[in-house]
Amino acid sequence: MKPKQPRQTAEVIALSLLFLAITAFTVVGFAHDWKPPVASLHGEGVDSVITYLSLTTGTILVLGTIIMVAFLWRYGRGRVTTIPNANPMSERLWSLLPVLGMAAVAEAGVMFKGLPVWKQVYGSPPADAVVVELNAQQFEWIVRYPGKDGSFGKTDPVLIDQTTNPLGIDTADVAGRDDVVFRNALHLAVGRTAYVRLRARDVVHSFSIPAFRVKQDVVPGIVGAIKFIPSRAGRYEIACAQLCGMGHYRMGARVTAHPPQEFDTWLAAQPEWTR
Ligand SMILES: [Cu+2]
Repeated sequence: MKPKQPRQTAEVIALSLLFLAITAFTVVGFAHDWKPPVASLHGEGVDSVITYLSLTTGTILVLGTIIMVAFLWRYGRGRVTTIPNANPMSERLWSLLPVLGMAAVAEAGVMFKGLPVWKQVYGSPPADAVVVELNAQQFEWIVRYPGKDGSFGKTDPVLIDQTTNPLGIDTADVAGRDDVVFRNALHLAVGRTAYVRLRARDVVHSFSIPAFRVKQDVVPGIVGAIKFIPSRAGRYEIACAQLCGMGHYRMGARVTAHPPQEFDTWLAAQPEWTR
């Protein structure tokens, strides 16, 4: 065994350096704020969940790495091949404890930090909500407002015509005649709940507004919904956050958060889709 020692020492040092480098890289990478400034009311809650998880799992990562490196150093040089007085019970205990610890950290995060945010984002909208429908398809977002009557008209895939009727709205249904339809631009009001109905025509997409901390899969055959309250006026990026095909990269759009009165004026000025 003796002649092998220098090589094994080099291996232990190399492995230790690798673990430490990965840890340092991860910690430094998460230390700077990579998120755009929050522009929605529930966004602070999402950020606090991210901070909580980064700090707790980051601490576990650093401690775990230090312990692993110490064990490599102590037992990895061929000096100790069997541990004297090994105790299977204590081995089991030391395997179980970290699992329980990790589960407690994660569950506490979900229960105390995540659930209050979840309640803000899912559920039925208040009466004054801005209701809008987003239809995802390769590779664009088709936006529909319900018009003056406040209700969406029926749609039928058979009626779809990409230039004149991209949603296949059925003109036989009176509710659909005043719907407002356009592409790749969403308009909302600051301080009013936005209730976004989500539909997909072809594959799974994901509706994402990083500044609002909103991300929701859009699944064909299911009408999903998400709600949030814009808190700062401005224009923000909408992206598809699910790889949905060759043109996924260009499935972007813009959302404008208007001051409330400006939003009402804007919406009133939009033509009905049939005109
Ligand atoms: Cu997509």
